[in-house]
Parts: sequence; structure tokens; C-alpha cells
Amino acid sequence: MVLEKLGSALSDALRKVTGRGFVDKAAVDEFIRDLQRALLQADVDVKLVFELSNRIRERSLNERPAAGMTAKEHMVKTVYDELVSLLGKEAGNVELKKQKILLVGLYGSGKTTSAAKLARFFVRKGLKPALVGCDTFRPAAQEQIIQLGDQIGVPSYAQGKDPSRTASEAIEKFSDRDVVIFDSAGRNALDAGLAGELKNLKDAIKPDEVFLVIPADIGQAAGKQSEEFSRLVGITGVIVTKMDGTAKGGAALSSCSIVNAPIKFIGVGEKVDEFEQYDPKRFVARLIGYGDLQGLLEKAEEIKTPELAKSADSIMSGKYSLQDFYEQIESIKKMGPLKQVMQMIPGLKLPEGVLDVQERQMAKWKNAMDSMTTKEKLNPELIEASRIKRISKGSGLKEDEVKELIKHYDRTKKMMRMMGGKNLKRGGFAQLAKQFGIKV
Ligand SMILES: Nc1nc2c(ncn2[C@@H]2O[C@H](COP(=O)(O)OP(=O)(O)OP(=O)(O)O)[C@@H](O)[C@H]2O)c(=O)[nH]1
Ligand SMILES: [Mg+2]
Repeated sequence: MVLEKLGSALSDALRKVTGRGFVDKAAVDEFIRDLQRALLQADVDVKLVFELSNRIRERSLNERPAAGMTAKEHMVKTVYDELVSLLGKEAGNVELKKQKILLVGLYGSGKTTSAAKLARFFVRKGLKPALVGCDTFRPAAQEQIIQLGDQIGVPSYAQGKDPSRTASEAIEKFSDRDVVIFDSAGRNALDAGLAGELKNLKDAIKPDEVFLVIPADIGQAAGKQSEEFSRLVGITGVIVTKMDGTAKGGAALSSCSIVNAPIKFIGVGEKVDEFEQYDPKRFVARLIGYGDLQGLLEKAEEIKTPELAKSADSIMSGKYSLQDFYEQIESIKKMGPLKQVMQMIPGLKLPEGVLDVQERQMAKWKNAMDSMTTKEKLNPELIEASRIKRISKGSGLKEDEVKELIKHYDRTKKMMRMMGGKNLKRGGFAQLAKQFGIKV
């Protein structure tokens, strides 16, 4: 996996904090220290790391979690949001239309390889690309692009000594192709020679997109470089290559996003298929590997949807859902520790230990239900194998325990139906207790 070290450090840190009973200041501070260490090791700029830490600390401690979210979930969501914003905010959109794309970048950054990868990407999307080799500077550069084209079955054109002329000839030749991709020459630095050549090339091509190609191991210099190229030829996107070869790629991703150069693709290997469209949301989700991030995000989305909350009310009035089950557990818990409550019932004697077991069970089930989305709680029949797996990951319960919860809920539902509705809420404690297997 790309940025494996950063990923495992982040997921360890999150696991540590979410494994605690509750999230307090000490827990947040410890998490922030772990997070800072992990990001600095991935070479992310110190200033960015401190700004991010401050926002996470502030939001985790002072923001009220939205209704339905626990403090822990709120913190995980905050960390996710802030990392997405650090590593690129929005996904770089790639239009699937007829267009001309120019690739620019320094020596050996991966331009020619990326040109072929990009062509392959468009083939997969059902478009007809073509490759143009405008690197007349480096010997063998033209053969390289022709070979790559042959390898992926895409026509190519690479002839002549003047890049702009090659480009103009190719535009005519490939007028029937959908996407024409122009590879350009690199230099050690963005010197006057390269600057002049790229300006002319851009004038000759009039590209729809200019992608800057930078290797991930360039680190924080990525921001400065994308700014320089942007000033010169106006880049519309960035391809970060060689993400597979460095633990420091966090720097390139974050410094590009800070100069507002959207990262469109990342290169994750030398082969033509080792290329991914970059979406910071998906990237961060994969990176932090939090058990049930998907469920959590769905839940956060649902909170923003008042219609769902309304429909929840109406659905709940008609049938007994896991949501009701949850609320019953909550209401029992509000009465205080079971032992104390039971002691108030005269003449009741229970075998030692029974209540502790029940109490632990209820706490576990509550945990599992915290990992469910509202939709799932209202429609428990949705919860099939893959969701059970996710809920199990999110709550730390075994899959069997989640299944046991659902079984218990099913039994309760049947019992309720037999008793004629869901009047239990208004019913006595004895009835409630019975539901959880406690005979009163
Ligand atoms: N591991 C890895 N290697 C890559 C990646 N992209 C490119 N490379 C390698 O980087 C080297 C340089 O790639 P090129 O595509 O020739 O770079 P270039 O920018 O065209 O180089 P010049 O034309 O000389 O400026 C090659 O050995 C590629 O195989 C990547 O994503 N991962
Ligand atoms: Mg090249």
C-alpha cells in the first residue's frame, strides 16, 4: 500500500483513542502527539501539521457532536475531515471528452511513463487517445513513446527536431482521436531554455489541460515547483508519480493542495496499469483504515437529512425497529446500575452474577448499535453479511455477537407482536427486564 507507514501509524493512533471508554482532553492530546509524529515522518510541512493539530484539538474538545453521534465518532469524523482537507480537499475531476493534454515536468519525473498511463486510462473509459512525443531533446525519447504506444495499442507520433512543429503535425494527424496526449522534454531545472520551449509548445497545442508531473519523493518542494510551472504555463492539474517508492509522499500531496493545484492522478508503480485517479476522500479512508468509517460517514450524512429523521418517526410508530430496542436499553440504563434497580423490588432474589452478565451484554449491544446507521436501525433486515462484518469492525464485537444481537432483537420483536404492539415503553419495569432475559 502507498504510504503504508503513515497509514499504520494513523490507524494505531485512532485505535488507541477509540479503544478508551471516553474521549477526554488527555486522550485527545495523546492522539494529537501520535498524529503529529506520523505526519512529520511523512515529511508534511511543520506549519501545516500544527495548524491541523490545533483544529482537530479544538473541534474534538469544544464542538458538540451532532445528534446521534458519539464523542468518539465525532472525533474520528473530525480527523478524517481534516486529513482530507490536508491531502487535497476535492477529487480532481477528469473530463471524458475530446481534448488535448500537455504533460510538463523536470527530468525523470515520470512524464513519458505517465503519458502512456494516461492513454491507458482513457482507453479503459472507452475513449480513443493518441500519444505525441514532443521531447526532441533527449536521445531515444521519441522511440520510448512509440514503444509505449505499441505496448498499449495506442497510435503515436514522434518525429522531427522542433517540438512545436511535431505537435502541430500530430494535431492534424490525430484530428479523429478523442484525447491527444503530448509528452514534453524535461530539464534539471525550470531554466530559460525549458521555459521558452514549453511556452512555444503550449501556443502550438492550445491544450485543454496542462498536467504537471512531479515525483512523490520531491517532498515539500512540490508546492514551489507547481507554483513556478503554473506561473509559466498555467497548470490545470498535477500527477504525483512514484508514490510507491517513498514514505514521504504526504509532503507532495499536502503541498500541492495548499497551492491549489488539484492532484488528478497518482503513479504507484512502473507498470502502465499502476496509476490511479486521485480522490483524497478515498485515499484518506484507505490510509486510516478505520474499521467502520463508511458507516460513520453515512451516519454523519444522515444527520444532515431531516427527511430521514421525519420518516424515522413515522416508521417507528408502525413497527418495532432496532432503534426502539436501542432506546429501551438506554432507558433501562438511565435507571442506574441494574443491581441497584433490582434491589428496589421487594422480595426479589437473583443468583449472583446474572446481572453483571446482563449489564455487560447490554453495553456490548449498545456499542454495536452505535456502529449502525440510522437506516440500518430502522430497517434491521438490511443488515446482511457485509454489514455485519462492518459493524463488527466498528464496534469491536465478534461477528457472532452482532448476529446474536440481531437474533435477540428478532425474538423480542416476535414477542412484542404477540403481546400486541410496542406498548412496552409505557409498560412496567418487569416487562422491560423480561425482555432482556431477566425474570422478575
Ligand atoms: N516506481 C515507480 N516508478 C516510476 C513511476 N513513474 C515513472 N517511474 C519510473 O521513473 C523513471 C523515469 O520515468 P520517465 O517516464 O522516463 O520520466 P520522464 O519525466 O519522461 O523523464 P525525461 O523524459 O528524461 O525527463 C522510469 O524508470 C520509470 O519507470 C511510478 O509511479 N512508480
Ligand atoms: Mg520523458
